[in-house]
Amino acid sequence: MPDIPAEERTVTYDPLIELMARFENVKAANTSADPFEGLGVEDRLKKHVVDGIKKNLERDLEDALQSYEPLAIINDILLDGMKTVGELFGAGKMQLPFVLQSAEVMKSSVKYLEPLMEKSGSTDKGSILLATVAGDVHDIGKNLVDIILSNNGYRVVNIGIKQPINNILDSAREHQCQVIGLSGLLVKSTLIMRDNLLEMNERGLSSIPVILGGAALTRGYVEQDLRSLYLGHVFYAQDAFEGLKLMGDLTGGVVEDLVATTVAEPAPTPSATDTDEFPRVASHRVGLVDPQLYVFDGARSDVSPIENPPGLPFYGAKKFEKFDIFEVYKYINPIALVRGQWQFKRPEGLSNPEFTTWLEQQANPIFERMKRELANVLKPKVKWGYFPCSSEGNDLIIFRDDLKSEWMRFTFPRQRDGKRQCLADFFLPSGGSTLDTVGFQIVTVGGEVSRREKELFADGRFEDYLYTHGMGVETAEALAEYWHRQIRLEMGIGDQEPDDMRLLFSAKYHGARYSFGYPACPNLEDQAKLFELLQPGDIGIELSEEFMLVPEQSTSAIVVHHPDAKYFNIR
Ligand code: B1M
Repeated sequence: MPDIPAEERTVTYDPLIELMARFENVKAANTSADPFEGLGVEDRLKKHVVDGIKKNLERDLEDALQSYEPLAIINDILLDGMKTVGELFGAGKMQLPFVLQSAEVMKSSVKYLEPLMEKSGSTDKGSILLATVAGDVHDIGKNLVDIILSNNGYRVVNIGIKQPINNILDSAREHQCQVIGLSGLLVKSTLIMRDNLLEMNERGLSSIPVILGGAALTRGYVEQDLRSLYLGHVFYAQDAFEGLKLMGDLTGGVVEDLVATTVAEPAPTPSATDTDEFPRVASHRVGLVDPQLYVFDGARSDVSPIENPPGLPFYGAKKFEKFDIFEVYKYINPIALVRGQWQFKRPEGLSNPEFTTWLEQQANPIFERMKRELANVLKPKVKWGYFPCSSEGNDLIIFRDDLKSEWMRFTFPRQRDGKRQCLADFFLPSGGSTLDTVGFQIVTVGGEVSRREKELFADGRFEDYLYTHGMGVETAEALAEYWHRQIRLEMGIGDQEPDDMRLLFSAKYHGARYSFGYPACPNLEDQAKLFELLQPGDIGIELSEEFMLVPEQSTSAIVVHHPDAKYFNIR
């Protein structure tokens, strides 16, 4: 430093410049170091994949093409990178969104190299037909499996959702797939999967190994029940990476006899496409919940209905569409979004508080970006209403506006033992002088978000696909939470509103809402009755033949005002 008099130094000293100078050094140190510097082309490509970096990818692929055939670049270098990604994920050292970044790099690389490959060159390590089973609309789980498998060198034929067994088998045969992968989230889908396996037995196609996945399945159900009835091999995959491992075992000859026959060479039976020639498998469907649980044998729970229940805020249904989306966002449960949907997990060695800080740094910027990007994509709409009602045994009876004529009744299951809870018990019994009040709600964030998801998936923008799907799902949930609160206020039961959102997310308020399809009211068919009451066609919600709500990101509920109403299971 030049010799400057003290007074001048005071004048010229500028703390901002000083601070910037300090950070300049830091910045220089961080950005000038090229992480690819000094690496050979193989390691550079591997680094692109493992770190999910697309910048200069084409330059490095061009470099590699000087020494390698395109097929060798894919099989020997890039897939090696994906293997590392799988190992890091398996060891809990890499988060799902970053795995998807790697898959994006892989997909871009293959897209770049493919036109340069000889037609005969095949990158397949094996092939799988993927489908979500008949009646089930859930796409995301199967699509994650698709991303992971296809970017690890497998040929994936993904034929989409709601696929009947005929389509599955025809497509598997047409595309000569070695393995069939079925996905499904509904309880009913587990039974459809069972029927599909029985059908494959009947058709003499049990030489095809089958992988099953989806939330309603359990390992025990697949590996004991289903395995005992399928004549071939059936496996359970808890997540996409278990699916990847199974594909490796199956096609790598670990279970050699499984790959000997492909769907192209079925066992000698009549043509698999001509379904009429096949005896249909007798339906083994049983009620999802034991029918006995619906029979009222006189033994109620000890819940006493409220003697002076809230009156009807109005009779019938209304709609509301003028939402400030940023108000709705406030009701998003961050845990469900970040840990449930985006699947960020606690990195090894981090304590819980450290993980919270880590999440804030990692996930908050994404959350803020997604909120902005989807502000005009998510279109919240709600229909809700109130109806006079009374209970009879396990039934809830809804009355017309004359307050006398029965309109419809819901029948709910009752716990076999323990508290013997049943939803009907929360309402005043028939025959008294007063009718009770029940609320219903149905909410949607519209279909635009699903269209956006499809585009992102098709464009290979897998990370944003995951983020967008998660936002759609959790905004639908948030809207349900938000509107349930409005209903509590409207019914005059807002006396236990929590200040803290975390308490709201654990339903620490007066009353509860139950969605059809969940344990206390498991009949998805009851959605049809809710539709009759609320008529949500005017907010764009329809009911599919399988009692699914369209658009997908929609959810419905029966709203119970009783202070003892909490979630319960039926066994
Ligand atoms: Co709802 N929902 N939901 N829901 N929802 C389920 C599916 C449910 C199981 C919850 C429960 O009861 N515990 C239940 C169905 C039960 C039944 O069948 N009776 C249910 C219900 C009832 C409903 C409604 C009917 C409620 C209502 O409104 N009355 C309603 C229906 C909506 C409609 O009709 N459109 C509804 C609504 C909603 C939301 C909109 C709020 C939201 C989004 C739904 C959606 O995505 N379309 C939602 C959510 C978020 C869930 C849960 C909580 C989570 C689903 C999810 O996003 N998982 C779900 C309960 C649960 O799964 N625990 C539930 C994340 C996704 C990445 O995982 O698809 O399982 P997943 O895939 C994983 C693995 O399973 C595996 O790998 C994937 C990646 O790791 N995997 C495979 C999957 N397939 C595989 C195939 C393989 C290998 C691995 O090889 C072939």
